[in-house]
Amino acid sequence: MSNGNKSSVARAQRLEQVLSQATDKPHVILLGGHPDPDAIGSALAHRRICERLGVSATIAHVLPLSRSENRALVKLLNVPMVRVDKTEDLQEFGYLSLVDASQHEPSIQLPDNLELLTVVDHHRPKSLPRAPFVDVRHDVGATSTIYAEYSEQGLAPLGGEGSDDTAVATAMFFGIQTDTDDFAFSTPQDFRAAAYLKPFCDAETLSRVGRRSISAEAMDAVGIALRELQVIRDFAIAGVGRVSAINRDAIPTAADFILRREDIDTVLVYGIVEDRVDGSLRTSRASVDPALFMQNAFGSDPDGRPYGGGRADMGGFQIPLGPLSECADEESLWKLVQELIERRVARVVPDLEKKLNQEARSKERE
Ligand SMILES: [Mn+2]
Repeated sequence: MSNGNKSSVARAQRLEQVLSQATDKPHVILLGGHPDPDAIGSALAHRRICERLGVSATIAHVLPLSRSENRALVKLLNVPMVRVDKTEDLQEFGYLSLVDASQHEPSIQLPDNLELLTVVDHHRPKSLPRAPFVDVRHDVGATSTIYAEYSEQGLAPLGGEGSDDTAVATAMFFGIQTDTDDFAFSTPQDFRAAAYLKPFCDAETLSRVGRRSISAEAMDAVGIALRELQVIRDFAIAGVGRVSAINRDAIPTAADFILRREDIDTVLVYGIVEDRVDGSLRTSRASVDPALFMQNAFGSDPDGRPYGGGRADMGGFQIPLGPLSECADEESLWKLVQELIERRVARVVPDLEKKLNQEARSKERE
């Protein structure tokens, strides 16, 4: 073992020990949310380590793959994943591993006998999970970085004789790439991991998925957002109407695109997805705190849970429409939603309020 500091070698050895002592029951790697490249790459890496230790592990997810680039990644690399939606689907498994998350996906109830065995994540957890193996570090940009480090430290190293590690290396590399905003936020560890993985990657696949294909519906939504865009100084807001659940990412995709306009530094795009209003905020201005923006504009539900949240440069919100979602008149419903969202956002963007009031006055005069 070369180059590694003591603690990372020790972590790899500890993971090996924990996994190889749990061979009596099948393992499941349960992905949270809509699986992203980092989660997929980490899951493949985890599964590969299990395989080497004679442990059978299945990658499962509850929510569908939602971005077309992620669907392309899974298809091109032939990633073995099963979709689960109820407790019984997990009944056959004895051990649970979480990658890229410290809490299990909340939309599924876990069987009582499923034991949490390992947690590897790079997000700041609300509380540190309790499991035989926990490696949560927020000083790296991706969970795939941590798994690459285990491999480099000798736990199932890539490129062994007769092994084809192209799929796992390519997914992990793309995971680091996407989680660090194309390496803009990479730490030295992320670069080191990427350098370790790169020789095993399929450059053709990386280049294809890196083009970030956009679904037709998402591109239509971008078109609507551009047409409907209201610009108030350096803030912009646009509603895109109804978006199908599978293309929910049309909303953040449109927001990302509009933020590239040079005279705008904060943008909010929203639409109706299933029975809720769904929105994405993007900002490049340091003084805008997306979480605070969401809180001030949309507040909390009757149980005190905020409708939206965010991190440094992005945020999102979801407001259930309740019985309104049954409204058959799509046009009236959309008008209502627009009015609601604009009025709420005007609490945070006073100039929008002025604009809305001016519009209302000129309508009265008509
Ligand atoms: Mn991640």
